[in-house]
Amino acid sequence: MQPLDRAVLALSRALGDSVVRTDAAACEAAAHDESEAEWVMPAAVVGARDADDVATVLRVCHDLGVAVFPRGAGTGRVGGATVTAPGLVLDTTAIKSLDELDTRDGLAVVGPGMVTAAFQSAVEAEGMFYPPDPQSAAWCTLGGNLATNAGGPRALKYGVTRDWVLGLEAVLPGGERVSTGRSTRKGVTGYDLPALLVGSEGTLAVITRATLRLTALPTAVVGVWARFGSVAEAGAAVVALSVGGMRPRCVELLDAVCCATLSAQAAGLGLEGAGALLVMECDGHDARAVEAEAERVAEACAAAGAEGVSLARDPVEREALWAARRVMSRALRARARWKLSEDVVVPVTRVPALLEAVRGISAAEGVVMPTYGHAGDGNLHVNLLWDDPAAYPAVQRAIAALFRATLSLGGTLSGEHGIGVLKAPYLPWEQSEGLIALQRRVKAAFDPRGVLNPGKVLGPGTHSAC
Ligand code: LAC
Ligand code: ZN
Repeated sequence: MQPLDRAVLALSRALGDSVVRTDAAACEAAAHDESEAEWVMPAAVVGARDADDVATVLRVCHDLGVAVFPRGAGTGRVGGATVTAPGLVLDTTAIKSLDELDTRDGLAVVGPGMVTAAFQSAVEAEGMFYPPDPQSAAWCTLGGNLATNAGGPRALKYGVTRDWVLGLEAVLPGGERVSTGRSTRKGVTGYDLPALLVGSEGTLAVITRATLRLTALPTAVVGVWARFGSVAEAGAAVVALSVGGMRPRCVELLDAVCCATLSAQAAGLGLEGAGALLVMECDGHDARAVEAEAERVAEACAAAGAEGVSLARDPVEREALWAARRVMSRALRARARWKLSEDVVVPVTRVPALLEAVRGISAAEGVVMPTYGHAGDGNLHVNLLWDDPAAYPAVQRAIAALFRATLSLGGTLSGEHGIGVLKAPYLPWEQSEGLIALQRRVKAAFDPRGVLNPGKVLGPGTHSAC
């Protein structure tokens, strides 16, 4: 019997057939994420119920040299959770209990399977705030957010997932359980292993519990929506805001195609026909101070050439806009047969240069490249849409040109979606051979047989057994 079959048999015996599913429907649903990354069918999907189940899977797979692909809700954009070689899927979505919500010390202890929006609601019901807001919050899990170090609009003021992690319990390949980090606000004992595990895209360990930091829920929020005639003017305004010392909690940019997509979803907000839009929000605990900050932001946008600026004080109106914004990625996806979504980042002063590069690349390659995203952070989602398979070489050239432009502007290839499989070939464009070799040694220290999420981030060559 092959090692993979032996692993499925051993796990079925240990955990039961209801936990270890081998039916085609379950296997196919767990084989891929929301990207175009190619996938193969896993031999089984193990729906772990707790850390013990995770440890059993990681021990068996390590002992038999079988590849195991951990996953949350599979909303990733780069194939990080995609099954790329024969093996098993380890599904953590059932480990979703909220074990502790401490409003006095400002922390929560939660399983990786909890859906991010459900966690945010539970926290906000207690007057507390967990700011990371990946736009897939309604579907994605905290485990996936931790694996990718997810960001979102509010990262501009509040930082990304990693900034809210105090401690992590995790299981290593081989089944060893480790408890990293702490429950205190500060702490520098030993290496910062939670920081390493967050963003490691499921290649080092499987997180089974997280201790997350919370803060007080802001009581005042005011939106500022600014229309511009062109994306170039909106990009210049982003720089003006940043250089002018404005720190709203988000500065989201949408180009003309994205504005049209947004207003199709949010009719009635008067956003039709915009050449570009900046969506900003100011928040805090002092309503007058927040109002004054929003007015300063609005004035800065007007001074930067906005055609129209409005303040959005009504939470229902703001939510209507965000509801449309949150489905932007999926709405763009529906505009073409294929879509790739990049998440490059440049220093914020180079946002106009990046937007100009995108315009040039799109024109040169004839690929539609709608662009939106977290411009205040310099992080833009450049999408590539195409319907004709013959356009694929042009899409590939456009991506290469985008990455070259990003790096030449002092940027980085991924701000929030990760490297996964789709960007792994480009890692050497940004990082030196020595740095990649060092990361391979880190990987080997956690996963000596290379069975955990092989082929991701560092590219092929980390797993030889299958
Ligand atoms: C967004 C996701 C795609 O910002 O990161 O919409
Ligand atoms: Zn994003």
